[in-house]
Amino acid sequence: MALLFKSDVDRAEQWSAALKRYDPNMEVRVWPDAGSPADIEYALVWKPQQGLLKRFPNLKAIFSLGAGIDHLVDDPELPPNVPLVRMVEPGLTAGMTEFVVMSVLMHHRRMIDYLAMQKDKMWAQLPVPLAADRRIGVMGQGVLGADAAAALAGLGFDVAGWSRSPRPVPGVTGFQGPVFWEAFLSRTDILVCLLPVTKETRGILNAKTFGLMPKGGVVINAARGGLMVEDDLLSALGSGQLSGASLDVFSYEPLVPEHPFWTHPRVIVTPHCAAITVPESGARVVVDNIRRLESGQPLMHVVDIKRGY
Ligand code: NDP
Ligand code: OXD
Repeated sequence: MALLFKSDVDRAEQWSAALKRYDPNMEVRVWPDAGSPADIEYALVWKPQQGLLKRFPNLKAIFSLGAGIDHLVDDPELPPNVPLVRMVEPGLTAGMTEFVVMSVLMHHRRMIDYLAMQKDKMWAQLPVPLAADRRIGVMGQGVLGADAAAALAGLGFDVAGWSRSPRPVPGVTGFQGPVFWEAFLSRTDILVCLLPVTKETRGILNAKTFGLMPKGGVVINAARGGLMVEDDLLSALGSGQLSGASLDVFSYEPLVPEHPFWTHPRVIVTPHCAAITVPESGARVVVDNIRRLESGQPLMHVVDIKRGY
């Protein structure tokens, strides 16, 4: 059995070593050294070029190296009958929760203001509400959204989550579907987006959404750039409807040097690093899942391609 590894980030050695630690018999072939296409039964990939995966006639499953699978379903030649599995692993989840907690605290504790004041050597204490009086809204209550929401609730914030179906998270008020969208936004001071980008969610962070939030709100997008209408965010920041944003993902990556986000005084930019799959814990999940399939059990974390996540 051979597994094809393909990533645009050079972590092939770490991944091969981690996969072999859990399955010493696994043969890992790193693209472009795939050998005979007929040997490849599994693919573990991040942003493979369009049409690559259809070259392997005996593929049994495609594993995404990330939680998101938009980089795969955008391929019109993706083999239609091969299960697509997204990455769910504890290292990735912990990384995202750290990022979200850090970002919320940066805005809650007014760090953008303090960093600007430091430049001017200005000494002043700014008022900050109690966490219990700061309302956080987390869009997406899946693996990542639920964990981040629970951690924020643990810090004492007033947290709500928004999802399609009921996803009870202790300490978090649940809102479901379009019917409760406005109610969710109207009680949200800091909006955290952890939705997948799909036909339904593309562009959901737009002028109308920002306008439904209380004035002076904050947006944190750690999911996908395609969820946000970037010009609408700039306008909302310009008008004061929003007072800040933390952006880890962009409609075009890497963010071009002339993009206004880089120098905007109310925007914190990070280079799509909110959460990165950890080879050690990720490899274990992939090997366990292959063992499940080989022993006739159903695969875990299979994507519903029609639904888009
Ligand atoms: P999950 O599939 O576990 O969760 C997705 C959540 O979004 C679910 O709660 C789902 O609702 C909800 N959702 C989907 N569509 C809608 C909709 N139309 N209306 C309301 N809710 C909706 O995904 P993960 O939590 O694992 O990951 C989320 C995203 O985070 C990934 O798709 C990826 O794009 C991004 N990501 C970004 C990273 C980064 O470094 N910046 C790193 C890792 C992931 P329901 O529960 O009802 O199904
Ligand atoms: C992911 C990502 O989807 O890193 O895991 O963006």
